Amino acid sequence: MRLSSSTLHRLPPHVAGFSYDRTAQATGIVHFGIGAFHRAHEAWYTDRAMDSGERDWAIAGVSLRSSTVADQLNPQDGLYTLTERSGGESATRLIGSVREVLVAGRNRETIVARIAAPECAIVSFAVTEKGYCRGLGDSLDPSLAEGGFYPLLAEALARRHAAGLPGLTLLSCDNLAENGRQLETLLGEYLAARSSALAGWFAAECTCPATMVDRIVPATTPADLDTLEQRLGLRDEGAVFTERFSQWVIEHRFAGPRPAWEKLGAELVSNVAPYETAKLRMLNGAHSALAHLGLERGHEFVHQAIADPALRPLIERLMRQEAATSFTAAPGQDIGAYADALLARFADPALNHRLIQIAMDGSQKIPQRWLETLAFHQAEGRRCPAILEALAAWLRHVRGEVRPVDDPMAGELRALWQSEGRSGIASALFGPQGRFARYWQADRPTLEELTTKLA
Ligand code: CS2
Repeated sequence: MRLSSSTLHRLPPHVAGFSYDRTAQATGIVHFGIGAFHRAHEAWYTDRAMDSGERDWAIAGVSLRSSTVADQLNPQDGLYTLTERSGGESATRLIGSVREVLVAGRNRETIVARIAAPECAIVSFAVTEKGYCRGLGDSLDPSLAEGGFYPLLAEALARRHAAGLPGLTLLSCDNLAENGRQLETLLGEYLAARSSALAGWFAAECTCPATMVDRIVPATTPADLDTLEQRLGLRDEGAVFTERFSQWVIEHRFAGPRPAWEKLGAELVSNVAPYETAKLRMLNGAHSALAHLGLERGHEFVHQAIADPALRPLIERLMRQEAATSFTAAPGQDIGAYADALLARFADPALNHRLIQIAMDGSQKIPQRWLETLAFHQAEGRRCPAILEALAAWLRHVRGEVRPVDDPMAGELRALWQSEGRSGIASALFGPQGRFARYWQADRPTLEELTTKLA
């Protein structure tokens, strides 16, 4: 039997749940990219915010491509469970904040209408790095943008503008450097190409706060769903499994109303940058290094790779000596303790976080995770041996000869490997004319060192 509004009274008492009236809540948030991460993060904060008395923050989730999540959640009236795992313990909570899941290909008008409705105040995004449709130089790639969230959002904003409704807060929850500013620039470019009046209204009435989002959410497996069904007595096709830890730091720059997420642990600050940079370069930077080096050494999960004595010192070096020293911490931000906590999170075997999940889309991840750190140190005349090891492993991976490469640039990278070969690939990507030279231009000794590592 499936979890839904009509079966939820059958849930066992150990499953915690909300007490607000779901049906009475207006849709205050439209969210693009309703994958497991959103369901374990913003939707979880919002559910608990409504449980603590906040009202009218139901979420309409949007999937841009696949109907998988719609098919999981809509038959369950948007209900799903979140299970926190830590050590041998697990605790499950029923989440009620998601009202519906809409699919861009078949619910276009409804999506636009939800965003254009007076009760909508926030549009949020967890569309992954590639979902922003950036081309070379981080500006919008117009050919990609048409298949992304841009046309839907532009139409909805035009309706709000025409109707004299207030602007919106557009909240990027993706692992990009300065995610708010990037969203603001990219959407600004998209709107300006259509209507300068709309672009002007957007700039004046909407805000795009920066955020640092953090929660490790391994992809749910069929075995996870089966075990959960045994525990719940109900089938939950939309279940998410995550760690106990969660962090959300948000720039305090909202255009209108918002849920009091800070009651549930979110931090509202005036400058997100030091938190975001620490997270991207230390957590995500180490994650990508573990993924590429760990897969090469035959590991499947993060906890196995971090326990490998040949990798652990390298990862610690990457975090503590290379990433942690590449930015100025905020007052009171304890970077050493942060690194300790990250290592403990990685080591938790309860999570079963697959390295291959992290290895995906490397071309979109390495600039903010590794290359900015390399650029910083190179400018000071310092080298980053740990990041270089990781970069070499990524280069070997994108050659495409060992395992499939899941990356929007996979074809281009493979073709470059074929035309440039081992001796030319590093400089084709990181040399003066390279695809990534905008983030980091390797000096000659570094290019040579990288090339040697590809043997
Ligand atoms: C990971 C992140 O898949 C990846 O690239 O590094 O999803 C990571 O688990 C989250 O950013 C943690 O907050």
